[in-house]
Amino acid sequence: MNTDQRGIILNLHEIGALKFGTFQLKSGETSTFYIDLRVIVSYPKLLQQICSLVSVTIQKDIDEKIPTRLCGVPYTALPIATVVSINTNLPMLIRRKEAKLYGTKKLIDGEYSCGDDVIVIEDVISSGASILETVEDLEKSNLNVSRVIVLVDRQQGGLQRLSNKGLNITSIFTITQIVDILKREGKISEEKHKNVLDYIKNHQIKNDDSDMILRTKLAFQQRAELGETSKITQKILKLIIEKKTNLCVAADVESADQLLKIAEQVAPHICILKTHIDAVIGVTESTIKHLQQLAKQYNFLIMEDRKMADIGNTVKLQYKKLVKWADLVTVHSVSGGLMLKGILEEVQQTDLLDKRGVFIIAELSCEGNLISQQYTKDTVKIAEDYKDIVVGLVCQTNGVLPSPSLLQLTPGVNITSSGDSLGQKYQTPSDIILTKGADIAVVGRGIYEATNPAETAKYYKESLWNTYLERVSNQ
Ligand code: 5BU
Repeated sequence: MNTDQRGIILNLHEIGALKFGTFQLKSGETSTFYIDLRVIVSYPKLLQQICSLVSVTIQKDIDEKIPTRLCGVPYTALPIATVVSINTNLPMLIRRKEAKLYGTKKLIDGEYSCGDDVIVIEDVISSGASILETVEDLEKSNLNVSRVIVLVDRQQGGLQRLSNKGLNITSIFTITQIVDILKREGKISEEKHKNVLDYIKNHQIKNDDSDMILRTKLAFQQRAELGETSKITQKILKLIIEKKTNLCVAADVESADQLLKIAEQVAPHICILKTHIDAVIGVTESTIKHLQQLAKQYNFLIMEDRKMADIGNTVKLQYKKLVKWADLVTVHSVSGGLMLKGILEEVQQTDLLDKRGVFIIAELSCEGNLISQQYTKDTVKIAEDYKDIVVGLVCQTNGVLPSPSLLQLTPGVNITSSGDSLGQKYQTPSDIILTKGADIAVVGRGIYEATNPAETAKYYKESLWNTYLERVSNQ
């Protein structure tokens, strides 16, 4: 490492872009170091020095006329890519984080031609997921990623993973080089240096793509045993296995009496009872207590399908007042992940972590809904980031949810109807489990409007369970 590089590391430490101590990451995990290169935009000289390093690194490619474009991964790397573009005279492209829903629907802004070679620039790599998203969007736009340059590698296996996927990827600094220099220069203690190295060692990401393929192939038992499956998700999986049911009944009846009656009728056959308690007339505290007693007696969980969607603070307040009694709740992802942090805080404050969970709506079953593919994709990312509290997604398409440690819950099941006059679309149990990849299926009117709800629930339970067994034994 030359003196310029050493100087950059010391400067980054000086301006607080490299921090050591205890940090809560957005995933909920605690890290012993934190790299935040966003601040460098306020230090033009340092920004210029960093960009010169990147420019030098890609000079050979430029001399050989390989790349014709540069693209920064949004957002932190954008100013870096901009300065490198000016330094090297390589034209820049910008990848939109959200594809425009109107107008041209372009993923990539800037001018380019089909087959152009692009160098991608990123500030920090941990799992490599953000880089992959950018690479995918560039490839969808018929561009070729010739090289990826990362400023700092957190050395958790992300760089290796992308390299295994065939990407030509290198980093300018590794976190080990950084802490070695900072320790040598007396900027961090031996202990902090050791903590960083220990952290890297113990937080390696899996280096294969097993997560991407296994969810529908793995048995519930195997999924419950995965290290990354949260306690609350394990609890649901265990219950499903014990009762041999992946049926969730939507008890959308009008009165509290009807609700308790249907709950009693279906109780032996369900893993989850789903309520819209705000739509039921006459619900009191005693109705809720009665439901909770049934849940305990018959071993099922209660999910209040409230579809919360406000800013974090409001959701936290609403959750506390209206929903906390239920084991599970549904939320929309429209206001972003911090809303989940609100729920998580509320749950942690009352020692209910491991007993409360959230399903996020990633897709809707009704005709004409406004959810786009990008919205669904971003929702999956939020679910992955908040695995402590998120147990899964409510979605309609197989492949949306790769992770075997999360559950796919899918509504819109009915064997006697194909839909209703208000846009609902129905599938059969076999479609839902095999084609749509559901782990848990939601049946509402198909059961509570049947002449014999208990018998009908038993029928759906067996049909869904047998299809699930077929799914996992066919692999
Ligand atoms: P149904 O009677 O089987 O149509 O009831 C389906 C239930 O699932 C009902 O409570 C809806 O609010 C819920 N639902 C849905 O139907 N479609 C969706 O995409 C989502 C929830 Br999200």
